[in-house]
Amino acid sequence: MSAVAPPDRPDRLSLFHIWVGFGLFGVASLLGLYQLLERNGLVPTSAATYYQSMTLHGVVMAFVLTTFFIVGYGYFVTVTSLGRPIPWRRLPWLGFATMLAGTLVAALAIASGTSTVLYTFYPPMVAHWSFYLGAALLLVGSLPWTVITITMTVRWKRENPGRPIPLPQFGMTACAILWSWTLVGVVIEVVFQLLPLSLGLVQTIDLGLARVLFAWTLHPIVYFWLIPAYVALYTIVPRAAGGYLFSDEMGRIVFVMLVVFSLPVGLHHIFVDPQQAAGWKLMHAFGTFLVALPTLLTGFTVTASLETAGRLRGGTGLFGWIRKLPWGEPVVVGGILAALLLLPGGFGGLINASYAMDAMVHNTMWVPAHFHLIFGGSVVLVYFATAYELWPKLTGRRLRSRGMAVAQLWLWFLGTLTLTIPWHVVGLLWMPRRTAYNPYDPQIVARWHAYTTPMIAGGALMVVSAVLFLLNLLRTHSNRAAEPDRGMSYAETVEPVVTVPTLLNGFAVWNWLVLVLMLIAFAYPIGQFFFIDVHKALAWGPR
Ligand code: HAS
Ligand code: CU
Repeated sequence: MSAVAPPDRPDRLSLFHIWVGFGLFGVASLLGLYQLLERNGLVPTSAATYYQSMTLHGVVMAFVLTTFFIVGYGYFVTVTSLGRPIPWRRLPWLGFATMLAGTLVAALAIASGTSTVLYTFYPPMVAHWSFYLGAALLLVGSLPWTVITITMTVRWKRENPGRPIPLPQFGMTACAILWSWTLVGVVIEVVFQLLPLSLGLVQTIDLGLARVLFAWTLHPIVYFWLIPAYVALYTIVPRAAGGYLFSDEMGRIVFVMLVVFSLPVGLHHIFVDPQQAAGWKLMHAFGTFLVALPTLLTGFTVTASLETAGRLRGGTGLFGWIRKLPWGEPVVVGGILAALLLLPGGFGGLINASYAMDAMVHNTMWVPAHFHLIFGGSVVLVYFATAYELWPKLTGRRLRSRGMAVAQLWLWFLGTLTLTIPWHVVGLLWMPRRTAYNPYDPQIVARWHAYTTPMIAGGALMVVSAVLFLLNLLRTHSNRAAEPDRGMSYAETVEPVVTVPTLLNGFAVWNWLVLVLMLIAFAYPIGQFFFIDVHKALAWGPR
């Protein structure tokens, strides 16, 4: 499928982006282990150091790793799946430089000790203004990617009337559109509330409004992280396994659903906040259940695609095909292990989303358990697997060690489970999240002790796995063995895709639908802050 030869491909661009993401991911992984040790009293430092470390860990994992990986991978997918180069040479580098500058500014602010506000930077904690500026630059720097991705899709469609947009690019376009909508909430919060407050231009802001605006972003952002992983599961894994994608249309429906269902949802992050009425929260709870649908469809489609591969390789019977899958192929192993982690991770998500049950787990270790499983475990596992697939194409060198890659993926899988199963349990035993130490009732604390060793072992396994991963990629650059096939190809479908319904070949209608749903979901919950006089303080400052 790929008609673009390496010189016209954004290989260097992708490598630069992804290396920044993975490089800082390495640092943040070590911080994660330190936090585990500190929290369990094994390397007692100060609470201030703990929170500073956790801010850096969260910001890097949630914003830096993801955004750099997605943008770098996104350019590669766009160019190789559409078969044409990026029409602008400098714009993507401008975006890269802006993102990098933002990352450095925010990291310095955190390192200086003035901006220990955790990755969600909820007020009333206030950071130094440079932290918000850095975060804003990081996000704004991703906009050239959004523009390039959407523009290239629009042009391609114009030049190829009636032809289906290749599925990998359809997914990336969904991701770019989702991202544009997602950013609006946090940008308004930063520009109109947090920056003026941190610069001393206003004395007060409305915390309730800030939290709702952040919730607007916090929910869909996790699907911004997820969609590129799904692009790999649909379009790379089945091919690498030696099979076919079970259904191209199912993939399109999933990407559309992720955009439409994940945006008008968010209040489930603030179920226990007092500012919203229960009816709105319940509505968002139902909306959240809808978001589970595309993931269920993905589990089904990816499993069915793998089954085609297993059967083509001679597997028979109900489960015989599983044994025949290429268990030595990193991207396949990564895809399967990630799908397995999605199951318990998603299950925990549905508990969180169940309005009443969230009261039991909110602000406990259950929540970090949920997202370390579904994001740190599942999504990042696909990022690793994808990197193993891309590195030979990007560098022209063979992957240094496929055996080590497979071992690394298993280690991450096992490490994630060993870390998050105890976290789920201690969450149910009321251990709070985001605290440096736990000076609570000794009887309650005593119930947590048994889980200390497994969680530290899990964290240590993940760090070893991260190191193996980085080493393998790094050493691939200097591998003497050249990669014979630098062309990128994507999975073909069981039935060749000749036409698809117009609704599944573009986003115009879906964008309008998102607008309507956003108005339904957020117009009143946000608008009320301006016309209900509850807190004796207006959103933009004192009266
Ligand atoms: Fe979540 C909190 C609800 C998915 C990330 N979530 C978080 C936070 C993060 C996060 C970072 O409703 C913390 C924010 C903070 O710091 O405060 N989440 C959900 C729900 C889903 C969900 C309903 N979350 C994600 C994904 C994330 C992510 C994806 C990152 C990538 N989450 C919540 C809620 C909260 C929350 C509440 C707030 C909690 C609180 O109190 O603060 C759903 O999308 C999940 C759907 C998934 C499924 C699983 C389907 C099963 C599959 C398995 C197939 C595998 C097979 C095996 C068949 C229903 C796909 C194949 C095997 C072979 C051998 C082939
Ligand atoms: Cu959410």
